[in-house]
Amino acid sequence: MSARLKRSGSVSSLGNQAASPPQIIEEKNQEVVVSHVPIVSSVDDHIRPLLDAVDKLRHLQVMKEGIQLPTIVVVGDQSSGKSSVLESLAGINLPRGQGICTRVPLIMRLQHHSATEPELSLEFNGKTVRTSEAEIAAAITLATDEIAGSGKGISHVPLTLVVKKKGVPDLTMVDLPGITRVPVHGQPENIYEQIAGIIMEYIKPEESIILNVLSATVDFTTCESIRMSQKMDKNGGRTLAVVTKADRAPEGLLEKVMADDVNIGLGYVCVRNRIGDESYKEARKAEADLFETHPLLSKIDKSMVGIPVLAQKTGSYSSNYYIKMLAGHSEED
Ligand SMILES: Nc1nc2c(ncn2[C@@H]2O[C@H](COP(=O)(O)OP(=O)(O)O)[C@@H](O)[C@H]2O)c(=O)[nH]1
Ligand SMILES: [Mg+2]
Repeated sequence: MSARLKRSGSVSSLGNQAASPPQIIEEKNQEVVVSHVPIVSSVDDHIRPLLDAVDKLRHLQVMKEGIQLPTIVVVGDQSSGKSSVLESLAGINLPRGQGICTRVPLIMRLQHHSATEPELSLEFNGKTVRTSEAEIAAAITLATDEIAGSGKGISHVPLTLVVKKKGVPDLTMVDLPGITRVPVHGQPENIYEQIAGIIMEYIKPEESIILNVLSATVDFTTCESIRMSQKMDKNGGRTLAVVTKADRAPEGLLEKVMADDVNIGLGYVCVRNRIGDESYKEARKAEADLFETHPLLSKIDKSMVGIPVLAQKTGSYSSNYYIKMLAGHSEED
């Protein structure tokens, strides 16, 4: 590991910052237009000046080679809520559902642009298809069928979604197929090995922040994704646990996250994602109410609950990464 990529203790300061709630600006034709999704508010507050500095450096060609932008990689068992977490963070609807739904790596590249209208496109199989926020889930499903066939098979060939939106951080987020042990009808015998191979490839780089998605409904010690991320990130220094479905299994959740039986370096954040046809705004409101009023869930420390806290933690991690990278650079030059 090169000196400039080495991580020090400062990352552990992530835990205790208060979160600012996302602001949801206007409603148009019943469709909620989210101008300030969590990852955006968090960036505005904390790392926008840094990102601007990085942008300038990039123009000066200082960062041409060897330095990757931070990447948030989401891993977890099938149906644990990976796609839901990413859509909560980025405010973009992704295909979600029971069973195998994400069948190819989805690389979501967020880029800030100054125009007010967002621009979305999908890149796969050597072509680029323009799309919109309203059509994105359907477009991803279509593209997945084209890459991996319309059955239940998976592929390591990625699908890239480029999101140019005012205020978003220059950040890459990767949604991966969920871990499954037993092939279902139409899946190859080696489905587990295929998925494990894809996951390892994406969590290996040092600049990957691993969001390990665990459903509150399961025993964390049985989660395959923990074993996998521990292989690549031994002391857990770039792994954050996201506990989904807090609404479905509130009993004992506080004890589970406090016990930390599975040694997660960057700690736990419990969330409640969008359910069914809820709008983004309704989902965040329901989440805030749940952790505020539920007799058991309200006992969990506020620094460990909610999508805004998760956005802030991942944002802080990215800014720490930038700071170290830039410091490393100036030492070398
Ligand atoms: N009640 C509840 N359901 C959730 C939550 N997060 C995800 N789900 C549901 O769990 C199912 C699987 O979610 P998905 O994001 O597709 O999981 P993935 O396979 O890990 O990508 C979907 O039906 C989601 O709506 C949550 O926090 N609460
Ligand atoms: Mg998924």
